Amino acid sequence: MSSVVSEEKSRNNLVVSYLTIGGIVILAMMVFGVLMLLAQGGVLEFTPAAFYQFLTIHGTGMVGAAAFAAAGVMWYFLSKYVELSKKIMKINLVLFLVALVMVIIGVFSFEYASAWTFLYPLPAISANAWGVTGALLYLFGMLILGVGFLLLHLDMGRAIIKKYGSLAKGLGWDVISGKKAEKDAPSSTVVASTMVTIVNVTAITAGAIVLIMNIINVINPSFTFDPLLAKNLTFAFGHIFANSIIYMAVIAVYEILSKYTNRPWKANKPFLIAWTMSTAFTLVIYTHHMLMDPVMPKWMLIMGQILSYANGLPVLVITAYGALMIVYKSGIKWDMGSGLIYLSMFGWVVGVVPAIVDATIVVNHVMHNTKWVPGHFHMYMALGACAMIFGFMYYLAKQDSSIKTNKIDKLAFIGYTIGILGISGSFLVSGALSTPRRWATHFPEWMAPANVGAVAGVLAVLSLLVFVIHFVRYLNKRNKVDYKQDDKKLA
Ligand code: HEM
Ligand SMILES: [Cu+2]
Repeated sequence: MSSVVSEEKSRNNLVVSYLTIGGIVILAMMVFGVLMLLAQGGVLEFTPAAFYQFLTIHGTGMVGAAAFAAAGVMWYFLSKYVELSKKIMKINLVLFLVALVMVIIGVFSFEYASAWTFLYPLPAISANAWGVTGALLYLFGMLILGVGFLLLHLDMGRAIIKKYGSLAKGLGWDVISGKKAEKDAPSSTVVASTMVTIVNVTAITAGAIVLIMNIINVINPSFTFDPLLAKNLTFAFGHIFANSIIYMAVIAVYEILSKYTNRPWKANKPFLIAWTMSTAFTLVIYTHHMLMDPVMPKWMLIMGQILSYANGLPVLVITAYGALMIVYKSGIKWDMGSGLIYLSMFGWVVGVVPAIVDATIVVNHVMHNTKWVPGHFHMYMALGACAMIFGFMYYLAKQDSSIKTNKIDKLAFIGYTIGILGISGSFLVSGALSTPRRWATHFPEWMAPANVGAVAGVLAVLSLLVFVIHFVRYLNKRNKVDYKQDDKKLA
């Protein structure tokens, strides 16, 4: 018996490391976000080069760290259904840290600043803003990060296939087609993990190809390749990988709400169909990043536009509806964990609205290079995906130790909500004023929203600091006290 317990403890140790690292990196990256806003608002003075380094580290670090933490959430729950390799989870952790260090050195010591999209041929042609070393550190760093995630997803795919027969069955296609009864459907966690495995293996493969081509081009500039192909591969990678964060983190919504309410989150037919639709859409709609490239085949752009409306919607609707139903008359006790999880549903729903507006070609022509875009994705990344991750952190702490939350945690909950709404709102206002995104300097008439955003940003940073401190306090506690089996305290 005790070996079962220690096995579980060592699995949880890994998950805890993922969330600690993820939480701290997200916190640090937020500080760079505030610095950027203060620079754009004219309060602080940085050279434009420094601004673009901050932009690069912020975008890369946020997407990387949020994906990393979300992978921890997914792994924690998925390993209750299938047998995952601890070794691969450890390898991904080490590769992530190596990648992080390489990217940090590339950006800050060698001034690499292509933004996280590293759009070809920018890594090689920087007008001497950075050199070969910086570009190689960054590109290899990203490649290493990708390899880690690829291994993790392949292991998940392997485990799902072993248990359920195929990835199609992991998505519940045999239930959709009526071959299997609804009651035997795979759990919501397995369905979501299967989806993420499919889309992220595709994304990382595309990313690896374009990273390697960029690396060769940086080393030997006479090797060139088609920029349009490069852009397609880059956004197939970037769009899908960034999107997958919320599909990993949403597992926390399913599992935690079902635990708190003592009701199962059933993967019924509509649920399975929604996830299959989002799997397909997520794979093809990166083409909304190509709406400004008229040389793209028209049908692809039209498809990108139409399906972008539909992209996240099936899963979002089915999840939001499910979240309302499971809580309805359940007598749920609200605490930090369930509160953040509920907040995340709000952030996701609200964040998708401006995204849908932007996915319209007519609007996109006007808005796509404005701060409207960070406006919508900060809402569903910070208030949606990240709130799921932080909710999970509170949940895990409560499950796994005797730690209590206090008033400061509650204040931080409110602070985080207001902070992120403020940041996103100020971005949206900037966008409506036609402020371009990714510009180090702003005209005076663009500055006020940036400064409002910076104040809101400070609030968000302080609030997240409280969340992280709570988690670290829990770490201390759990290391001192004997490990307790979970499942005790929530009911
Ligand atoms: C305190 C919280 C945050 C602040 C103050 C902040 C601030 C900023 C700013 C000023 C920009 C550049 C906007 C421009 O184009 O002019 C930016 C971009 C970005 N942020 Fe944040 N951010 C915060 C949180 C987050 C979070 C939680 C995530 C994701 C998990 C995130 C992901 C990104 C990404 C992907 C970009 C795009 C980078 C690029 O254009 O290359 N941010 N953020
Ligand atoms: Cu996209």
